[in-house]
Amino acid sequence: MTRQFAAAAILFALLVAAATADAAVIEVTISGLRFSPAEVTAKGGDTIEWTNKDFVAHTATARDKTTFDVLIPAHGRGSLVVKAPGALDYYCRFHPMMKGSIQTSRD
Ligand SMILES: [Cu+2]
Repeated sequence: MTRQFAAAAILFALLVAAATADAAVIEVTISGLRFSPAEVTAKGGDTIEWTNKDFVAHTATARDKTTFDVLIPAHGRGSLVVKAPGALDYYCRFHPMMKGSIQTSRD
């Protein structure tokens, strides 16, 4: 390995680490037809990951029905990368009384 190549490889590894260190994964558990926590705070680029502990499927569907619609299978997971700042209210299409929200800050 040449010295230049080694330096480039180390720099690349550092850049990848910096890019991924910023973004967080925010866990939401679904159990007993409830999102927990129902309200989460995220930054742009963060991932919301829902883990479904129920024996029925759920969705995380944006209240506006267009921004996102994530299917979360029974005993499965679903995820979403949040982008624009703002408040996103969501619910479950199968159980509309299930409600949650994602507050996304600018950075
Ligand atoms: Cu549901």
